[in-house]
Amino acid sequence: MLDFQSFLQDYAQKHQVPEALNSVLFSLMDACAQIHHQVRQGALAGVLGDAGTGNVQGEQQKKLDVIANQILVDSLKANQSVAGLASEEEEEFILVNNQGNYLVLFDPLDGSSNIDVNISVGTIFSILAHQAGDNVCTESFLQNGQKQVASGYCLYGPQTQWVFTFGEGVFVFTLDQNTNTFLLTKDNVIVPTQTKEFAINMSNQRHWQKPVQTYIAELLAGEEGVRNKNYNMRWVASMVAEVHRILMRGGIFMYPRDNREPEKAGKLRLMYEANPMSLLIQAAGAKATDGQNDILSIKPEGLHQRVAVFLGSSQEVDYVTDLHKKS
Ligand code: AHM
Ligand code: MG
Repeated sequence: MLDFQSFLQDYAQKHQVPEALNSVLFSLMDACAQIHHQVRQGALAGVLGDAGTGNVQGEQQKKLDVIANQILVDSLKANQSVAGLASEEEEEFILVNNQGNYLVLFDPLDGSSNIDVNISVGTIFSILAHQAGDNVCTESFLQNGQKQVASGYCLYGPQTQWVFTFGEGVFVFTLDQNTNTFLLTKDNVIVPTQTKEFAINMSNQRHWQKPVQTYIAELLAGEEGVRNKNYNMRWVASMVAEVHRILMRGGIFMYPRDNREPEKAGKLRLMYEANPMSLLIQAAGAKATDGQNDILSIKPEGLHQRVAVFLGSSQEVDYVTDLHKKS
């Protein structure tokens, strides 16, 4: 099996990937390997529970949110190719070096409400280009998702897996804990266009807007309804685990905006969650919209902007997007 370094050497030669971009991916992978060790140790390392602090979104931080964030910041700051960082856990961006070529955005530990109950969590990352020499400012990060030069995640599940794309092709590496190296275990990831599996937090049903109400009612009606097939449901409450399942066997994942706070477009963040996952999903032949538009075409307005998310098997994403357009 190819290790990450050999894979990148090979890939970079064929596709002219800049050395600087490879080095950023190495820094990210190294950070994820460190986070993996902390996650695995759990209570043995005293890293579970609340940190007693809140983040910029007003959410309670877990100790591991803070630890994972620090590991990523330290690892990326040490890389001269990195110009700046933005993290879901930091209010402002972090300037690293105006001469760097890349901006890195990340959710250090997504799904962290699961951490204390030993359910899968993950790190999500997005990489954007930066013109070396330009001053890094918030605006530098506010690029459409289509402009991402690479994105991916590390899933800390039964296996630790590193999944990424340069925009074409999705590659899956599995951490060999005996050698501490990531080995290529799957490439050519293609999401089937049709599915019988959906993921949504059903407890919010009463707050959903009309198109989502209609869509889920149709899925629940099964063979007796207009969709003419029975659907299965999954909800891990870890987007990384959810997207991984969809990349491996298809499905649709939704986190819609709802009527509780209509001015807040859902729960998930465009820059740290929706954009990187949408690049992966699109590279695997699937789709991602906010109910109206392709997520990757949205012009970001703020680092911590929220967005509604419908992603996965293209037929289902088209169907629910059409319901929004008709309403
Ligand atoms: P987080 O970044 O604070 O962990 O929140 C994002 C997570 C996603 O991984 C997941 O899809 C969603 O929140 C679950 O939300 P809910 O608790 O409403 O089910
Ligand atoms: Mg998070």
